[in-house]
Amino acid sequence: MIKKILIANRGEIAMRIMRSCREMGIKTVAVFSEADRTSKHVSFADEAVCIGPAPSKESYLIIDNIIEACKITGADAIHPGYGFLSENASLASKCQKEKIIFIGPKPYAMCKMGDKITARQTMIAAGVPVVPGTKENLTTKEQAEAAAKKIGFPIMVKASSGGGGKGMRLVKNTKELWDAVLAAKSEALSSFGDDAVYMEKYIKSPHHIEFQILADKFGNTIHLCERECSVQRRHQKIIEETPSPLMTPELREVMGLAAINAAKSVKYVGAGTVEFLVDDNLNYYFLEMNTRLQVEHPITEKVLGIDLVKEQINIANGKKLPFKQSDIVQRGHAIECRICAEDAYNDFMPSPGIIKHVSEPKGIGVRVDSYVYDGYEIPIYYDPMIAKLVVRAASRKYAIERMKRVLYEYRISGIKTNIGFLRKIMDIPDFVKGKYDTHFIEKHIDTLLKPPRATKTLTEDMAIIAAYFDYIMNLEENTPKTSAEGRAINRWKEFGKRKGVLRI
Ligand code: MV4
Repeated sequence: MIKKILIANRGEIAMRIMRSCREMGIKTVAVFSEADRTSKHVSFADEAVCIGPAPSKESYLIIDNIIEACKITGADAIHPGYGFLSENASLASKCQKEKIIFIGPKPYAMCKMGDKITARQTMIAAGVPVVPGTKENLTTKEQAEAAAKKIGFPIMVKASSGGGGKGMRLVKNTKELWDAVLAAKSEALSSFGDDAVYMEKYIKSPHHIEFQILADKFGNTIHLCERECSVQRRHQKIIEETPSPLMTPELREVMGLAAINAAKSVKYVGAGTVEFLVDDNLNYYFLEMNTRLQVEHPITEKVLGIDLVKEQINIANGKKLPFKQSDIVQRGHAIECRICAEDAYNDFMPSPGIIKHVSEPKGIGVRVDSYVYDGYEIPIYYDPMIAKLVVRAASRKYAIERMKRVLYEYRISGIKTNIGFLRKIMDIPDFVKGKYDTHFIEKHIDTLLKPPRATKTLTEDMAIIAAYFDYIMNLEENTPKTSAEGRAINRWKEFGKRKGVLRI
């Protein structure tokens, strides 16, 4: 039985994993880079080990340092979280050699799914629908042109080692084809050290829908329903929800079975996610499988009442799944917004710096997975996501209302965040109606980026006074957030009307 887990990650996900460990009576080990000494995941753990300098390539991505940290602390298992080494088959192999339990699938499944050409071949053999396209690496112009002619333009050229949009090219005709293949190859080689590319028919306005999978070591594999992840910007998810607005019980059943077959075809063990593209006619196609816990896993937890990290640990301990497919019933609707330290009005540039004050929303149906605190300096080296804001309510309509409430309740000062941007999304009629696909953000970007009010040029004195008033108003006691009727109110107007003592 696992007694001590080293979490090979940082930030909110490290803390998320430690919380489940603590409930299970398992000791936790944090690892941290020199830039993360003051990160909350470090003080939150039972023990912590520094594993190198600030850049991830010199710390969080060094397998030997992670293994060494296990040996120093006597950790018997590693949970990799998401990102970093989470889908690295070499870490999983190294763990096997060192008799450390890797909380995730076997290296075999990671390798099969990590290579997209192999994954496509495996899915075709398993009868899982894939996007019409090629089964092999493209090597000659003639081969590429013949394949494209058969598939029909427009087509997508994708890197076999890719994912997340890197090394991907949209091609409209034969004239552009070979240059696109060469460009994709060169990008793939420099990004992944592998220039294999394949071709798929272009799906015009797809939905990104993924299925959560759990599989134990006894061959029991179930799906935990879908997550709709079509609200993305440059392949970064912004909002996820479950159930998907376009899902039907019938489609869920067939896609869920396809996801289970995808997992079984690589002897998958643990928690995983099967991604699909779904077109307007509800045709679905396997895209890729993520062999890790995902950022957006809490929405699944919220509607099912299941702790996915606990299930991962139990599976790693050789326990049988405690539920069968028919036990999996979603209750209500959950939405997640990713809270990022970024400036939407400056091309979404990361906005690192010191958090002056943070006040997180609370109350019924709310979950905030976060790791920041007053005075914390967000490092420039890592992902700008500082929290995940998750709500659950009885219906989609109520979940949106709740998300609007918590987005107005959230206070972060000192840095720029995307909270204002997220609030605006909640008011876009297409979002409210659930009528959106992967082009949603680009379609509405002008509305979303319209400045909230006319920008005036500030003198330095004006800026100092404004900052001072902003500070006073952000103190909890001086900040009326809603009117008696529950409407959001103009704080400046309220402030001006106010008589009596202000607490400073
Ligand atoms: C596609 C596609 C249309 N047709 N493949 C983008 C990331 C990578 N994981 C797969 N992606 C896409 N593949 C075919 N054959 C459109 C996308 C795509 C996309 C997919 C999911 C979520 C957001 C997206 C945004 C743009 C393009």
